[in-house]
Amino acid sequence: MAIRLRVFNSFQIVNLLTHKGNQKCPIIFQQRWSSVLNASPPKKQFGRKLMLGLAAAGVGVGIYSYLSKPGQESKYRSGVALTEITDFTRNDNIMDIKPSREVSGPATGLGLNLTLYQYQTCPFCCKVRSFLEFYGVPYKVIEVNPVMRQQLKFSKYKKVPILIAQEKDSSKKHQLNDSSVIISILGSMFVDFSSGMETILKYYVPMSYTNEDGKTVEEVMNKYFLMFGDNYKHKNDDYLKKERQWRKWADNEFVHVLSPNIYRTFDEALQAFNYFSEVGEWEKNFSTIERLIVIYVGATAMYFVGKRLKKKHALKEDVRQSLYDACKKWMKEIGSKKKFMGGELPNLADLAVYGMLSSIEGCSTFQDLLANTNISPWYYNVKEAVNNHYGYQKLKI
Ligand SMILES: N[C@@H](CCC(=O)N[C@@H](CS)C(=O)NCC(=O)O)C(=O)O
Repeated sequence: MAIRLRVFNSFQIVNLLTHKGNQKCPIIFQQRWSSVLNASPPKKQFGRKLMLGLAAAGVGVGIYSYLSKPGQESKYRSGVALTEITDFTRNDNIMDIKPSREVSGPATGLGLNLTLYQYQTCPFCCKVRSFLEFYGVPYKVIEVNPVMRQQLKFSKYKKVPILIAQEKDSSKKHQLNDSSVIISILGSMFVDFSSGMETILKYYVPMSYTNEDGKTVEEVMNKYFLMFGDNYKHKNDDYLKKERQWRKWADNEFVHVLSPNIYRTFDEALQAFNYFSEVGEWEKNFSTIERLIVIYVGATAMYFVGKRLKKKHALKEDVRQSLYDACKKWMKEIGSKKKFMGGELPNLADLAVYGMLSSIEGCSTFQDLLANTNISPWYYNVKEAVNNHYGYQKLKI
């Protein structure tokens, strides 16, 4: 009997190798934080064995991923965008999980209670965080353990990001799946506050279809469209069309050049893991031997996974050229006259590309990219707009 292992994606392997049970979760890219998940912590010895086991599994999985054919994932892992309306009061599986951290913002007047289930390093999660922070919307973060994924027990959809949203004066919690679905639903609310979330959700219905691999997948077909209600202006048609096109480009093309680049050579993979170790405070969280195993095994596994992804997404021989090309294409679209694609302020396409790129900000690839393309001024302008919640002024609360 053939035994099939699950194919982990690159961000999962990084998370997998760096997650120490339910205890302190060293984060991988930018931020420092301590995970304080409510679930009872595993015993120390078990945690150690688990780490070493995972490290070994990482190589196995990496090699398996390299050798296996793409497109073998199950229904809920194949790019499905599924919007469920979940009434938590009737969901017996939901666990009372203490957030890993809380992010504040000026848009408290929205009265939205948001909880983001995420991996800190996932580019789709970085994209949602950039969107929320640009608008200054406060939210809580629950870091998902990529191995056990016990935090997602309540959900049929097993990818991150998932956003649980609750409106003021409502006992109902809505589960929004898929980064672009999340952004379009909240984005629609921000242009027309008269419709509540429940009304807007009715426009984002998942549809089942058979994709080119013959698999049944579910997707919200209009996930790049905002619902403008009475605020729709026909003169915006071309602008909105472009914004949608580039949001789609970020999800379907841009994201695929990132991993093969940060793991392009073994040295680069090692640099990336050393950087993760530094920002994730692995020295505090792991013994020296564990930390070294995670760094070296992780870098090796990801080096091979990167090669597989290069082939899968038909990147250039030197994947760096594909990254430069993608960024040049994006900068060409913005042109020399505009600060952002959105004009004076970033739009959803700016936030999507920025958010994804921010996931590799500490890697040597990112410095190389700044040195070899003209993306730097745009990138840091968006960063300033996100960190200072410039979108808040657009919300007429
Ligand atoms: N289309 C989804 C993609 C999300 C996605 O692929 N997330 C990855 C992490 S980077 C994940 O959760 N994978 C888990 C799995 O496949 O089991 C989105 O935009 O949110």
